[in-house]
Parts: sequence; structure tokens; C-alpha cells
Amino acid sequence: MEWLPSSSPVRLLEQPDPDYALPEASRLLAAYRAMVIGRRFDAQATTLTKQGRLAVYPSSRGQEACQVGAALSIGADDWLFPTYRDSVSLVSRGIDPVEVLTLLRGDWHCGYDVPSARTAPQCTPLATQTLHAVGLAHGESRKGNDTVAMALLGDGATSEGDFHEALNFAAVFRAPVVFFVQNNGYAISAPLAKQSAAPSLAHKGIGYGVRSEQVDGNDAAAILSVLDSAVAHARAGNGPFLVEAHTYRMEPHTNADDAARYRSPEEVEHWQQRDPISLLERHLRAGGHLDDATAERIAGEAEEFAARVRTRMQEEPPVDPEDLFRHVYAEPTPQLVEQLAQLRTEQEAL
Ligand SMILES: Cc1ncc(C[n+]2csc(CCOP(=O)(O)OP(=O)(O)O)c2C)c(N)n1
Repeated sequence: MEWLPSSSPVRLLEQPDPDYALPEASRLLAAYRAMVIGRRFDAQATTLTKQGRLAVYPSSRGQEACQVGAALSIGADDWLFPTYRDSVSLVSRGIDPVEVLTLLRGDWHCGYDVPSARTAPQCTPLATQTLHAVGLAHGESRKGNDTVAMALLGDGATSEGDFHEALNFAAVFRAPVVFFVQNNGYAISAPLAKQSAAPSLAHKGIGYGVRSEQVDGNDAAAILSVLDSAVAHARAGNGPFLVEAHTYRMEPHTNADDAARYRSPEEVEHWQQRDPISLLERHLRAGGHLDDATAERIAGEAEEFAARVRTRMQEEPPVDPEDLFRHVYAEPTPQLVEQLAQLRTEQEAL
């Protein structure tokens, strides 16, 4: 059954798979480096919330194989449609980390130049980015381009109507989109079992005629191999592809959430044993592709990366809160006019 997802998530680091090839060692080493830097960036951003430099930061610690895999499996001309949790993916794609954090710092814009980065602003409303991805991909294919759009979303977002409309439209029009679902177990505090009765989230693609697959989200080799196939499938004109990665969010939903209220320390400990960076590191060392010196050099690079982010985030570029109102509508609504007046009164009182 070519169109059905494999019965269990594809894994490659610990066992071979007849349908998916192990990526080359050089690619795995590049992924390892990006994952180590990404994790250090993520920890730095979390610290910046504690110092009041960022309003909020949704960590993706534990999801690095997915974050990096998404960035490495698409080309510079392809488009990424990320969510609020996907900052590490943007950093891995080469976007300036301070630009990535601009919105979370409280500015009105997303920081980077969207058309030249070919990366949409990080989306907070759940699943709306899937429709944007489909629209862009369909438009590009009508222009005769072979651009692929990669839409990132969480397990919770697959319960949204927009996701289902996006799948249906993409399948009917054979839009070159990869829907990459990072199933990290929870939508804030709602565990997957309380919001989906599907055998797997990959099965949600099948009803729409979308080729789908499930993969171990902590196995970087499997992620790269499956995403490569998905991107190649879409680029070749075969229509959309849905990939469900089984992973885990190690940190709370954001720095404002208390995860101890809805999950046990044993569960977190279980996933710690399947840390994506450790799994890949073990594999690379066993194959002779990584030694202490290289691991230390990469750790040093990650430290320097974080230090540069830290220093640059100490600068406080002036922000004008009225900008929040300037770029919403050509003609502001009565509600916005009222809110702007309220803001001015508050500012004068300061
Ligand atoms: C349309 C919409 N409804 C509700 C919310 C509030 N909300 C923010 S995050 C979240 C959970 C999302 O979970 P999931 O899609 O699994 O992504 P994760 O945060 O785990 O990466 C919810 C319900 C929202 N942002 N957008």
C-alpha cells in the first residue's frame, strides 16, 4: 500500500529501513553541528526571557532533529512556513538570530526580510500558515517554478479547520507542499489522546489523498531521509506530502507555563533517554565520523554563537508602540482608533 504511512515510525540510526537510505556521514555531521548550535541558541533565548529581554519564548529543546531537518531538507529557493516554536529552524536556515527574536522582543515586525529569506513570519494562530503555504506553492507551480513550500505545525494544529482545508486544496491542485507535523505529545496541556482518535496523525493525510509517512522525530537520519523523499515527491509534481514526526517537547509550552501540572517526571525522563543530539552523536562516534576534538570545536562554536546573541540583545533599539497600529489596515477600524487613543493616554501618564 504505497500511499499508507509505515505502520511504525521510520527509524534509521539504530536499525536499517528497506525504504529509506541512511544520509551520508557529512550531511549527518552538518546536522549534528546545527543541532548543537540550535540547542545552545534555544537555551540562550530562554535565559533572555528570565532577564526580561524577551517577552516570551517557546522552546523547542528536544525537537532539534525536526527543527534542523526541516531547514536542511529544503533549498534556498524553497519557502518555509514556521510557527512560534520553530526559531531554531530559522537559525539553521541561516537567518540572523537577533532578527529571529525581534518579534518576541516586542517589536511590531518579524525582524527578517520575508521575501529574501523565503521564510514566512513565525505564525501564532494555529494552522493558518498551512493555507499560506498551499497558496504560495500553488502560485509557484502555476508560474512553472519547481519551488516547494514546507509548512511546519504541531499536533494540536492538526485539529484546526484550516489544516484540513489546506490538505484538501493541496491534494486536489497537486500543490508542492510538505506538511511537517511535529507531534510533541501536547497542545499546551492537552495530550494527543484527548484531541485525536486517528491511528496516527499521518493517517489524516490519507483521507485527502495526500501521500503520508510517520517518522521517529528524534532520529535525525530518519528525519532527513523522509523529508528528502517528501521534498523530492513534491518537487517532481506529485503533489503534497505529509510527514508526522513523533517527538517530545522537553520544556514547558512557553516560559509562562507550568508543565509539571500535566505530565510526570518519569515521562520526561523517558524522553531524555532518547535525546536527539545524543542519539546522533553516538551514531557518528561509532562510525568514526566524530571525535572529541571535533565535538569540542562544535561546542565552542555554539558557545560563541550564544555569546554574540547575548551581547547584541543587550542593545535596546527604540520601539514606537504606535507602529503596532500603523500597518494593520489602510483605513483603521473604529476599535483601533479607540485603542490608539487609549495607548496615547497611557503614554502621557508615564
Ligand atoms: C487558532 C488558535 N487557537 C488557539 C490558539 C492558542 N494556542 C496557542 S498554542 C496552542 C497549542 C498548540 O499545540 P501544537 O499545535 O501541538 O503545537 P506546539 O505548541 O506543541 O508546538 C494553542 C491552543 C492559537 N494560537 N490559535
